[in-house]
Amino acid sequence: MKVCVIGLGYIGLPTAALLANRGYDVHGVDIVQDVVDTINQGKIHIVEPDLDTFVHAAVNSGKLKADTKPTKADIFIIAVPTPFHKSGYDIPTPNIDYVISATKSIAPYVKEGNIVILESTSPVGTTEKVAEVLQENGVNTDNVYIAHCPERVLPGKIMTELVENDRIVGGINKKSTKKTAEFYRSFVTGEVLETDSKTAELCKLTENSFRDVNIAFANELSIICDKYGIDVWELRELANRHPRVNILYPGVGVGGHCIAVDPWFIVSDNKDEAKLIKTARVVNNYKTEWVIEKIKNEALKFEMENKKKPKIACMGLAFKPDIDDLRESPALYITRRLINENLDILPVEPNIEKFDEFRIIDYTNAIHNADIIVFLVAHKEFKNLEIDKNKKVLDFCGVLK
Ligand code: SAJ
Repeated sequence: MKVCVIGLGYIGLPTAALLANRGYDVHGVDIVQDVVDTINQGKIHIVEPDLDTFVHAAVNSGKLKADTKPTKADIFIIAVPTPFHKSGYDIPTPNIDYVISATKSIAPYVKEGNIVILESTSPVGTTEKVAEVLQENGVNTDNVYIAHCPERVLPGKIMTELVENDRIVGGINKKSTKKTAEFYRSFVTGEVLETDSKTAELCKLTENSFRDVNIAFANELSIICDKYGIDVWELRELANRHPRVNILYPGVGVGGHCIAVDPWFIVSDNKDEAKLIKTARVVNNYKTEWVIEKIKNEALKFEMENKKKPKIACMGLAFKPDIDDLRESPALYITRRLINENLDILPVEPNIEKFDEFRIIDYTNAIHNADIIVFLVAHKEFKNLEIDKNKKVLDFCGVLK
């Protein structure tokens, strides 16, 4: 069986490499020539544990080839980004342009009996739109199986979660659901659950919105606790000892390309109904601003007391612990903002060696030289650090607890 995967990013490339290692003939497509060249050399352009081994083996065996153009296949998987339009309005709206152009690009190759799968996280109705675009581009879709199977993998654990997670498959009709589910059952050890395309689309958006709302609850609590002088980490632990309470971790805001984006796909289409989901986005974004204000106030206090500007160590730049991914990272945003305000910042990120924008400082040096130490990301390196008692420490991610 031949599979054509459109989009060789964080989801498409691991999926292509996994399928190739499972014996499928995989034709991977990306519009960026550099990405195609890198993969054809058996190398990778993104950081993800074990992905290099999978890609190397897949390319060496001849089962994975990358190209800038699609080709004939039995199964087409669309795994392209679905960002939102940064329109400057109150509510960002989803941008499915990449899905539409990927669909147009495969249309000349899609034939009767083929399966077309949309894996990109998408607003409700997108899978039906894919079918429409195929029809508009000359495909008779009567006997083409079209379905949504949202990706659900956690960056940092993609290669295991691709296989082990349960999957939701929703077709535009029953035969599409059945046929697509059969394909996933050939390489997924988790359960493959069948539904319709709209439910599958909203299910993915719901999962990430659920997490966003729960993180917002934790973030709001952390601000309330700060006002009372209560330790939010102790409070969280005590409250979580109730059998039906499970509060997530407060932090410096929500980063990455998923949880901070997907809730808007629900809100933009349900402006009057999605009040809580929208508020969660606002609360999580506000938490980042609140952190910046806290740091600036502490710097001002230091300057007034010591008649000199403090050196401030910003501990962690990645969007979450123990990864090197800076995409939509609130920690990086905070560090940039502080640098732009002419504060004396020592940026630390143990998972990154070099960064174009500024020099990254080794964490032991930073702790030694800083007057104020700000923990932004709970990287494992920061746990159990010995810190001089005279230094001011702001721990926004609970890494010292
Ligand atoms: N965060 C907190 N407190 C927490 C948990 C997370 O502040 O208690 C922050 C993190 O620091 C990070 C952000 O939230 O900035 C998102 O991190 P994450 O680990 O919750 O999720 P992602 O974005 O890496 O991956 C999510 C996953 N979705 C869910 O867990 C419901 C993943 O399964 C999805 O496949 C992925 O989004 C996606 O691609 O949609």
